Amino acid sequence: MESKEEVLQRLRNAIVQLDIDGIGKIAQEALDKGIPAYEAVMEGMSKGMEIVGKKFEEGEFFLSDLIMAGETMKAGMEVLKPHLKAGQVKSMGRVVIGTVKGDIHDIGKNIVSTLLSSAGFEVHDLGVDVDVDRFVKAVQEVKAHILAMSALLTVTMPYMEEVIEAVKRAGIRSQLKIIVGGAPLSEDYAKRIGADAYAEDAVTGVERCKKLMDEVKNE
Ligand code: B1M
Repeated sequence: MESKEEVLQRLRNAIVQLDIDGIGKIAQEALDKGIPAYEAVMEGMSKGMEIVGKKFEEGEFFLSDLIMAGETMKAGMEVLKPHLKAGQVKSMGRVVIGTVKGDIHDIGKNIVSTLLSSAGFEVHDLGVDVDVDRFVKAVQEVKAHILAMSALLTVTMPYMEEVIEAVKRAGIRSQLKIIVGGAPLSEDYAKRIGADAYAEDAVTGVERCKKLMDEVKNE
């Protein structure tokens, strides 16, 4: 019988081989085998994405391959996403989330968004390429407790600081917690731009948001 590791390896391969038609079936097989959806995402598909990124850097893959890899991951997520949700009812807090201006990477941000919803947060997802005005307006409109920003490019991560400055200018910084994440970021960078928290992955992101809500309640 096929081992758990072998199924995860097939998920990785499906991403690298851009198998958009086959990945859904493999994702379902992972679930049937009792592999938790989050593990299938992180240890299976996301690891495949890392390989895709390396192949792109080395010139073996082109932009069209990156696009296909993104679509393949989304096809796998269609099957896994419902199983990431725990369906809690109580609202843990309101979060506005988005990928910053100039950046259209949304796979990681969508995972964070899904896990936050399943942990009971009320999530307002603004999508990708979100500018300062949309972030500030949304935070004010929904009276968000947390602003969550994602960036995958070294050229777009400085935009997070612009958003934080705009939040200060709007006079709402003290009422708001800010968390940032995305592959090129670090704890140190988050501190430097004045964010309250950084998370390297989606699960840590949810933990940090829960901690930020504790701080909100104690203030
Ligand atoms: Co792009 N791309 N891409 N790309 N792409 C990267 C990021 C890159 C590292 C590839 C490489 O060269 N090795 C490189 C960036 C280099 C850099 O700046 N350092 C790159 C480049 C250069 C580009 C273009 C400029 C290419 C070009 O046009 N020449 C272009 C830019 C477009 C733009 O945004 N303006 C581009 C385009 C694309 C596609 C559109 C084709 C596609 C995205 C599809 C989509 O998102 N819908 C794409 C893809 C697929 C990738 C790679 C291969 C995979 C990204 C991904 O989805 N990973 C990527 C290589 C890599 O990352 N190794 C690459 C899986 C995902 C689950 O992980 O997004 O890291 P990740 O999210 C994680 C954590 O980071 C964290 O949690 C998530 C889950 O654990 N996290 C948070 C993320 N946000 C968070 C927020 C939080 C907390 C945690 O709190 C708020």
